[in-house]
Amino acid sequence: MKIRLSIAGLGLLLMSGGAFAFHCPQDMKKIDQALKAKPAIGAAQLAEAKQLRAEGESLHQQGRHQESVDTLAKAMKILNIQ
Ligand SMILES: [Cu+2]
Repeated sequence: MKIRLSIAGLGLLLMSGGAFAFHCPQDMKKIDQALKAKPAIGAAQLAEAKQLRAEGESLHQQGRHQESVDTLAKAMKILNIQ
């Protein structure tokens, strides 16, 4: 039982690592859609969201998916994306 649990844990760990690779493009898509919809936020916030979006894409391309997800999450917060 203990062994079975740790194998399941390992599987989850591997899956979550791989899932990040898909998570970033999904977040970027959400951000792009929100930007296209002309969000009702200030120019400074809009610029910050765009900056974070670009940073997130760059991190994603470098394989730094966790950092990318975190960075994109900040942009999503500015844009009020759930
Ligand atoms: Cu990624």
